[in-house]
Amino acid sequence: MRNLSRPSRKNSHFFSQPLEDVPKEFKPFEKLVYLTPTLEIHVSEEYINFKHRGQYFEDMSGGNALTQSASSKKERILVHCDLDAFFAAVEILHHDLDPDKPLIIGSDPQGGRGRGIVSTCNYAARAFGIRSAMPVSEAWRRCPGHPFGPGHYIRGSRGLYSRASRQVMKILKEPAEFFEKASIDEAYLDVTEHVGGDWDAAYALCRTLQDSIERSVGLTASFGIAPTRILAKMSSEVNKPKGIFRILPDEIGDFFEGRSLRDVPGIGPKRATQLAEWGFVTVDEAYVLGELALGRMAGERFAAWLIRVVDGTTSSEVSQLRSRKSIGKEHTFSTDQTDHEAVLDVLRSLTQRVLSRSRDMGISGRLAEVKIRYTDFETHTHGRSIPVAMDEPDVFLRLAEYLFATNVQDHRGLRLIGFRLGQLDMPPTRQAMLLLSEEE
Ligand code: DCP
Ligand code: MG
Repeated sequence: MRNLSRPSRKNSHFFSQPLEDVPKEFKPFEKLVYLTPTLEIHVSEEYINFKHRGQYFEDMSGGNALTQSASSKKERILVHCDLDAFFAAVEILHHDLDPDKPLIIGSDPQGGRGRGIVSTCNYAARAFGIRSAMPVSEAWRRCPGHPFGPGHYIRGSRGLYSRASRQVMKILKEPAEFFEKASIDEAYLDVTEHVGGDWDAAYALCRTLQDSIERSVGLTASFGIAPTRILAKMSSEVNKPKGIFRILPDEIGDFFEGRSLRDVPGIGPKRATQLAEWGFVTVDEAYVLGELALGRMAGERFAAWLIRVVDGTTSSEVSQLRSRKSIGKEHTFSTDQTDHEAVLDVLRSLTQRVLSRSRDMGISGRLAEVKIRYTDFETHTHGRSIPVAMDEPDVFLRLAEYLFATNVQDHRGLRLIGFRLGQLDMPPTRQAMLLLSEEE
């Protein structure tokens, strides 16, 4: 790993004001480990933040103060919606393809020699055993494309998916007191008040939403209804495609009876294999061990979490902040840039745009991050945090300028510059504003 210590020369000419003007409390650096979105780990002298992947891991650690205060609300009715074979369904709609013919979205199969992976496929292709994230060569082996077999392989077009996603999210947002787009094709809704605490009404609402998405967007969706996030997510899988499944608070135990540990989001293949080696394959088998015995085998934190999942006491908080760890914008130069002053101008404009977006969403942040990618694709992320969350553009402009100036390596061409606002925070009273703001 490269040493990311600061270059000795200070590019102080980049500053409109001297750094000394930055209030004192912004100066202490925080030592953390930073994991970039591309999963390269950079350890730098002054900064650093660890970004967890996967919300259920976060649940295991108890979450932050905001999570705790919101999840202490009494019994909620949550809905998780997940679109069926999303990318494939959008392509079928757009190109008017036959839904009964296997369609595979992913990298070029190159007649079976392609080295990429399958992004997703329709249910006709799943009948051949093709799955998301499978090597495309393996998919070809199971279901070859023209002229050797019925498989239709396409690369897919992102723009189409975002547009369809936006249309769906608009429909889902309508009845939700709290709404959270969790990925391009899934969302959590807290509908407790909307249905007056009535689980039957929640079921009827999901049917209405399902019909409305199919009628106006042409896509099918599956719904899960349950008292916690993780249970709602698991429920939406149960009757896929175009299914609805509900777990009432007193049915959670039955739901886990005989259910594989591997089906629980947050339990990966490694953990499942470890537990299987001890003879535990289903959730109920692990649960009856109790926290102490299970903890001795699999770790206390994991045991406590799994018990809470089955007891239905994990998070029921629905908030855009949970899915959104940061707000960022990047710019890739069409030709590599050696003029660092010009790059800094772009960085300033990106920072302004990020901050105006965060203000629109009623979100503030504690962490400023600048991403620099050099001509040879070497990528560094430099960050600095402030003691309290703010949404003041000037503060972050100063930090962005400082981070760029002190870290950019002289005489190297740049191909990308980015700014990101992290360690987000949102006063609970501002949550309502989020419902009004459009997601990206
Ligand atoms: N996706 C991807 N790469 C992956 C997994 C998913 O590009 N490894 C994309 C393609 C999917 C979309 O994200 O269409 C949603 O992911 P899902 O896991 O919800 O998968 P699908 O919607 O395709 O299928 P399902 O009907 O099982 O939800
Ligand atoms: Mg899906």
